[in-house]
Amino acid sequence: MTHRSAVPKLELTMPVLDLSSTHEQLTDLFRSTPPSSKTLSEDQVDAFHRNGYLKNIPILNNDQVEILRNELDALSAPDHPARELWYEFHSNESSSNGSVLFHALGAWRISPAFHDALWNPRFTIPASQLLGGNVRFWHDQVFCKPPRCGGPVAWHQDYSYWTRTGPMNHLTCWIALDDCDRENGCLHYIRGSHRWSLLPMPEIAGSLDGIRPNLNAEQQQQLDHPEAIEISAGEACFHHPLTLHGSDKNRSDRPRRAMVINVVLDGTKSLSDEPLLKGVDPIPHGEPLGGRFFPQLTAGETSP
Ligand SMILES: O=C(O)CCC(=O)C(=O)O
Repeated sequence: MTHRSAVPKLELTMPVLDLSSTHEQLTDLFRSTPPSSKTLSEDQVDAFHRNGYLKNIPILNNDQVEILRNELDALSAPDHPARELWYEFHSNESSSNGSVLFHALGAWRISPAFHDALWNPRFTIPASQLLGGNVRFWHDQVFCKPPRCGGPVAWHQDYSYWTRTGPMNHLTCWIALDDCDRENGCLHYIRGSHRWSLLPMPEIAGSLDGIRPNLNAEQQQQLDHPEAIEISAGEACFHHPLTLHGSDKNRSDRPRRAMVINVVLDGTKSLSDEPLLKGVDPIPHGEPLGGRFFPQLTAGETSP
């Protein structure tokens, strides 16, 4: 009988790459067919300022959607090797019984496709038109509602979560990774609500209607007449930071996945001495957002 000494187990660990140190596209995914320098018409820009949102803007082609969906699948695994790079990761943030809402911030640091999507000219050019200047990255998000049990996102104004930055020159781009309709929990907007004052911050994945007691009678009436944003995979909507929006459960047999890019007009400042996002070096109160985690996404003069 031969005697074998115990063989030490070899643990193979790949270094985790943090893509936030690269402020340009890493792949050719979004380089083809660059659009002209202005992609929105004057009428579209006017409609955004009048209504507080703009819908059905083509941003991604089918191949780009497919690649983002595949990367999202891999990223959403709770044991993904780069999980510590997420600013926030909730495999189920929903507080509704039996519902599931996957919500996470920071995919751009982990996935080349989510990273490069920030520099997609089909996003940056309209964003710059709507903000009226150079676009600076704030953070990204993914919101996924699985078939049949996807949970709601409560009515809210984005800026109620962002008062640690200002002045309020923020813009959200919500990009559909699936065809979205009322059945699978599409986004809804309240037209003109960007002219309301700032409301309290509700629990984002709580009851859809949680904000209602904070609204006056007229606002409550408007809440009963939202616009459902039915949208195809690859299309986006843009909204103002005070536009009230939310989405209901996914009652369909289809998933409802979305990526969100949140940006600010260059020159927007930190209003806190605390880190603006988990694990990020603080930007002193009064200093403009910038540096490794808040890159400028459009070329041009940086405002002072
Ligand atoms: O995806 C959703 O249903 C909600 C998204 C959202 O609230 C946001 O982009 O601010």
